[in-house]
Amino acid sequence: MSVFVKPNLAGSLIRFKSRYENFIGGEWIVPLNGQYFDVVSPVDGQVYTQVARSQKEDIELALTKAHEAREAWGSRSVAERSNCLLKIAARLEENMEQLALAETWGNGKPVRETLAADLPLAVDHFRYFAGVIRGEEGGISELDAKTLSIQMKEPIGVVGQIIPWNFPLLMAAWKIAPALAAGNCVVLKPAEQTPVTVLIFAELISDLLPAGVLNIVNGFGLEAGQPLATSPRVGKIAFTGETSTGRLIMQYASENIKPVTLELGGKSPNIFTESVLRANDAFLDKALEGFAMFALNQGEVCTCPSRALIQASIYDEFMERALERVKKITLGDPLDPSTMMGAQASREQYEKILSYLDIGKAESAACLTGGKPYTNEYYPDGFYVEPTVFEGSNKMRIFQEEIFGPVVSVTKFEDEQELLEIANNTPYGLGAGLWTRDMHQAYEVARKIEAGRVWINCYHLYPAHAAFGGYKQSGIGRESHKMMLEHYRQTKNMLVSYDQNPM
Ligand code: TXE
Repeated sequence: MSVFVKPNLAGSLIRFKSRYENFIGGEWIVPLNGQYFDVVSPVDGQVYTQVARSQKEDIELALTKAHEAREAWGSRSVAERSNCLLKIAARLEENMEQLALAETWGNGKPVRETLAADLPLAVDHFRYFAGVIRGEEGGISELDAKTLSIQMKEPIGVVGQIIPWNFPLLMAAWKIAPALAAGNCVVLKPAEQTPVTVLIFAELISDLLPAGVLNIVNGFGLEAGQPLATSPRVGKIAFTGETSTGRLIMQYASENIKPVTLELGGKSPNIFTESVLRANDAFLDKALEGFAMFALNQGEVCTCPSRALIQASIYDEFMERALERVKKITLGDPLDPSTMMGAQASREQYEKILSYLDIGKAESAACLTGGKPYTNEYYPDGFYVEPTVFEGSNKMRIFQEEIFGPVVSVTKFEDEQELLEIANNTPYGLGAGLWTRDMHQAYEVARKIEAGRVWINCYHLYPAHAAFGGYKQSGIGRESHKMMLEHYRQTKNMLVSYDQNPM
C-alpha cells in the first residue's frame, strides 16, 4: 500500500511508505514485539501509514547502539562534528520541499508555513550549532605560580529526547543539533501523532552520521517514553510537551539523578498599549499582524499569544481593526500555498479545542468571531477550527488554561499596574508580546513580565541564537542559543600542580 498526497508545489508527488520501522544503530529495525500503530493525517482524517509501536526492549536496543557509538562520536574532532552538522543542514535544504509537504500532511499545518518557517529554521539550527562549536575556547586559570585549573567540557554521553507533535521536524532539530554538536549520541522519541517526518529525516541523513549516533524510536508515552526517561543508561533527558507530563519526566529522571530540560506549556499575554493606535500607519499594521499571530500554526504553539491585553483607552477602535484582520485569515487546503491556516494536529486536539469553545461560551465570554469548527470543502473529515476571538476576564478558564488552538481571549487593562497583574497572573511564564512606541515603557514593563521570552514590537520569531525557555511552570533550561550546549555537557576540572616540593 502506498499513499499519494494531493498535488504538491512542483507538480510531483510525495510517497509515504506503508510502514515505518525504528531507526536504530543506522538500520531500520522492526519493533521487537512486531506491533505497529496507525498514523492519521489531520488534513483528511484518514490513516496514511503505520509506525513501530515500541516498548522498553526497543528503547534498550537503541540505548545499546548509542552507547556503542559514544566513543567514536565523542572523540571526533570539533571540526569533524561541525562538518557533519553542516552536511545535515545541506541535505535538509536539498529536500526542503519534500519534507515541507510531508510535514504538512503529518501535522496539518499549511505548506506556506512549513516551507517558510519550519524547514528553514530547522536547517539554520544545524548551521548555527556547527558554527558555534568552532568558535569555542576552554578556560585555564593560574591559581598560583605552580598550580593551574583547567576547565574542559565533555559530552554527557547518551541523551534521551522526547518531542511533541506541534513542530515535529523543528523540535527534532532543536534537540538533535545541540546534542550532536556537544558530542553526544541520541535516542529520540517523536510524538505518536506525528512520527513520520522525523523518520524521513533520519533516512535522508543516514549516510552522514556513524551508525548509532542518532536513533529514532517511536511509540506511545507510557510504552516508549517512560522507559527512555527512567533508564539509568540515559545521561540526560530533554522533553517538550505538556506541563503535567513534564512533572512526570522530572520524577522519572530523579530516580537516577539525571539532569532534565523541560519546555512546557504557556498562556502568553500579548499586550497592546495606548501608543499603538497613535496613527493609522505601518506600525499599527504590524501590531494587528501581531494580534493575529494567535492563529499561527493553528494556535498549536507553546508560546501562542492566547491572551490579548488591550489598553482600555484604545480598546474599541483597536478591536474593530483586529477583528477585521482576523477575518482575513483564510482556511482551505493546507497543501495550497495560499492557505493561511490548516488542520489541528489530531482528532484529540481538535475535540479538546471544541470543548474549550463550549467552556468559553458557558463562562459567558463573548465570542466576537469564529467559535465553531470549519468545514473544509476539500477534506470534510479533517480537523479544522475557525480562528476564534473571545472577550472576557482573566479569571475565566479560557484565560488560565492552555487550549493549544486558534483561540485568543481578550481583556482590557487601565494602566501598567493592572497590565502586569493580569499578564503575570498565570502559573506559566513562557512568552509575552509587548507593543508600544515608548521605549522606556518597553524596557520597564518587559523587565517586570514573568516570562523567559518577551517580544517587543514583534512576535513568534525564533532565531537560533536567541535563548528560549520558560519561567515558572513553563520549564527548566533554555533551548536555542549557545547556552544550550551547557545542557548537553559536563565540566571536567583538572587541577594541575607543577610544584616539585612535597605538599
Ligand atoms: O502532550 P504530552 P499531548 C500541551 C497542549 C496539548 C496537551 C496534550 O495543551 O493539548 O499538552 O498534548 C510523550 N513519559 N502541549 O498529550 O503528553 C508523548 O508520547 C514519557 C504543549 O500530546 O506532553 C509525546 O512524545 N513520555 C506542548 C510527548 O511526551 C511521555 C506541545 C508530548 O506529549 C509520557 C504539545 C510519559 N509518561 C502539547 N506521556 C508545548 N508546550 O510545546 C507522554 N509522553
